[in-house]
Amino acid sequence: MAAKVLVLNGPNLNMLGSREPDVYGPQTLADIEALCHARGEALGLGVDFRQSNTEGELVGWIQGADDDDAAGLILNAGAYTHTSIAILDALRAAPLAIIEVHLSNIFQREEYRRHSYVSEAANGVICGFGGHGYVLALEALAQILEKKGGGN
Ligand code: CA2
Repeated sequence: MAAKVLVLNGPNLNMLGSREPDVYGPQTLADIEALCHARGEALGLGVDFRQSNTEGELVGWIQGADDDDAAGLILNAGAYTHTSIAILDALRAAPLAIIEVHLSNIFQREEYRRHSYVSEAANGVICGFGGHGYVLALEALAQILEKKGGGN
């Protein structure tokens, strides 16, 4: 059975493609989801792709990832990256390989975007590559899960 990867997206990422293409790229979230399904299939990973504007819903999905049989998590927590100890606590308790993704290079931006609570719980961080960052994250997870022996 293919290992399953949960791809979670935080607030406002549903608006991708409509504004700020210079910062976040031209792709919509649906475009990125399609990329993830295609690359996931090639890597033998099942992809469950979700977005929420609500912190509690993201926490609930992270808590439920194990019961959902996910072996890995790709997380773009949007602005909650820089504010949410609740998401960090949920990530710390999750028995998952975790890759943090950002479309933009958060280290080239405002000071308040340069700190991430998510990073502390992540195996690795990918930022600044637009939607392609999600593909890179899937490739990284595939390698981590292969080393672990396939995950769940
Ligand atoms: O670069 C990223 O992926 C971010 O996680 C995106 C978040 C931002 O708060 C983080 O600092 C970095 C925001 C996503 C908002 O996306 C929009 C897209 C189009 C129009 C408005 C917002």
